[in-house]
Amino acid sequence: MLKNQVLKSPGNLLPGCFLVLLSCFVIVDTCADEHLKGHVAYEYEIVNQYRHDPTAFTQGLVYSNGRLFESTGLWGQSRLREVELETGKVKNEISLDNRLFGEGLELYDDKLYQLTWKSGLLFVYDSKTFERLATHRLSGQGWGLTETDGKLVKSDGSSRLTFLDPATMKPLRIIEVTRGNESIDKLNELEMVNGLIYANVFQTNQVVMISPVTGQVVGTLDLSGLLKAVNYYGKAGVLNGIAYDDQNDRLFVTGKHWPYLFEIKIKPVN
Ligand SMILES: [Ca+2]
Repeated sequence: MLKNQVLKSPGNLLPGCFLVLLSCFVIVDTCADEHLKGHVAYEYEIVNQYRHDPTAFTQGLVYSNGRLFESTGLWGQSRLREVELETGKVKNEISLDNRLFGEGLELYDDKLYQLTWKSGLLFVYDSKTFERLATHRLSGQGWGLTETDGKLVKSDGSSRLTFLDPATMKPLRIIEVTRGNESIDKLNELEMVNGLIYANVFQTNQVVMISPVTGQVVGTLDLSGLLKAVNYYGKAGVLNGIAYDDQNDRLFVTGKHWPYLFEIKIKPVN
């Protein structure tokens, strides 16, 4: 309709080549809209803000049954922690070997699963004692980790998510994550929220909401301005921590070296 209107009305006054160019833009735009049908843009409001250790280079965040766990990165500073939500106080902590860089974290069946970045190692711990129960070798890089339907889901910095058997760590299937026709690269920290995989896109303030069946992005949450909203203008890294309290429907987010962890509510943009 818009395309026809553009072609009909000012057509006599425009040079032919400009007309062709203009109609191409309109067609591309129409196609993009068509492919993004069903996609919803979300915005947030801050419900609560809690202290977060600003020395923590957050790589993975998990909340379950009143317990908050965090995996941190950097060489020589990588940790596995249990943190008190309300105060940010570290309740339990172990350090990784200096040659390992901590990455994504998930709690499944009372065990914590922690990825490492480039070493191809995944560690399994008792969630209460942090005793290491198993070490698995994985192919590719380790970035984010979550769980759905008894399968672990791993990101590796690409646009792919790999579903793994938690007992053997064998890959079961891989999905390609797309929004419309566009592959979404650099998928990082993951979290399962109400049947969708939330993934933070590295070095952006975007969280994409992915169908675990098709890999299609059905929603995008823009988390820009979280720290500014609480008048924090100090040094902080990128957004990189998502945890969901499914019992109380609370969504928590933080970032690398952020001084705060936020509980947010999200809603579609009007
Ligand atoms: Ca998470």
